[in-house]
Amino acid sequence: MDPALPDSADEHAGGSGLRKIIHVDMDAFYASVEQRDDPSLRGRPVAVGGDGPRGVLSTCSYEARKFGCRSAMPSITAKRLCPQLIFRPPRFAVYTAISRQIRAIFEEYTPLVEPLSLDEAFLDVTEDLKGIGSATRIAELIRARIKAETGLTASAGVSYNKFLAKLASDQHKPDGLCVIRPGEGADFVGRLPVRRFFGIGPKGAEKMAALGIETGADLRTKDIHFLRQHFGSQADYLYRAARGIDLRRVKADRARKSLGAERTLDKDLASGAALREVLERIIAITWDRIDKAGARGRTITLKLKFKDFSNLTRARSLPQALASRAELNRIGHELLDEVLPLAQPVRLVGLTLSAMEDDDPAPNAPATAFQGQLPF
Ligand code: TTP
Ligand code: MG
Repeated sequence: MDPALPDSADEHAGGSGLRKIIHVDMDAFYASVEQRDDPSLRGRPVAVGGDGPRGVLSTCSYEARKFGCRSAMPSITAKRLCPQLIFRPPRFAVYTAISRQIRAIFEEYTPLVEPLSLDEAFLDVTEDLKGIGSATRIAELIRARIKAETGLTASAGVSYNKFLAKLASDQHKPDGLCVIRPGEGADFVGRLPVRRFFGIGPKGAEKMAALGIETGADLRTKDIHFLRQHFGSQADYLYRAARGIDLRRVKADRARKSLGAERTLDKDLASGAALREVLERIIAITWDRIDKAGARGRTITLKLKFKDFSNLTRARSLPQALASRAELNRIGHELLDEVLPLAQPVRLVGLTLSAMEDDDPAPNAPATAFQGQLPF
């Protein structure tokens, strides 16, 4: 192992500290949605994009790919390759709605979901929250749920890091599953052409070919100094990639905008004393949630809904994140005092914390012990 690259000294191909990562990617996403919603398109070469002289394919069905059609290809070229290609304009609202559906499915299995685009995401399933038994089984369940709920197919890759999981999801597309187990990553990568690596475009692949690097195995023969000399800032990434190593963690998309609690009262209340009592309970619940989530926000908002269903809010912003229950208690009561006395009785009281700091409380430390954890 090269001493110049200390954090890759942890050989990820075995031993302890492995995570279980799934990469899910919908098959020919936009085109599959068009085929789903118009049965006359099924089994036929379909492109999504404009068919005018300046049109470009967003994507195309697997039937069209047999002719060589691809995403980002000029429509003119695609038509030349496949004269019977059927063009459809994109329907982004439909794609976005399906994206939300699949995201909801992912989140049933783990809170650690990192969406990359409308149709793909990384999931960290190291903790087997539903007691399913293996990461592969979770991936199969997710694929089946997507099929049942959207009528569309997804492919999935299962492995012990993001780099490998993404390569794996591409391996048996469409409607495929591929698992790269601990110990298999370096060999898997070794057999791949380097152009399949994320971040290596046609130009990069050409440059590598000129240096005699066609496959991951070729890349692995080059030391870090050689890679730095020829690929600059990409060198560390390439060095690790060639060994199936990737230390990046799954970054959950949990940028929660606000957090709090509200309660509809059993009977409408108007007196300051009665409302203070209700507020005490809501402060307790809100602080409990803030504390459990480790949330750090600067704005506290009190919300009252009146008998006639009109709302009133009062907010206070702090120079720094709210730090204690005592502070929440004080500010909550000050906000209530500001609106007393009330013109009409209250039916709901709520308190929220917002203006969250965008911090990342859960670094992707390797799992403490591999044994006893979810198998692949
Ligand atoms: P991809 O997942 O890259 O492609 P895909 O789902 O169409 O096909 P597959 O994954 O089976 O290889 O992209 C998802 C969607 O994003 C795709 O359906 C259309 C859109 N897209 C573009 O608009 N332009 C592009 O250049 C690419 C690559 C995708
Ligand atoms: Mg896709």
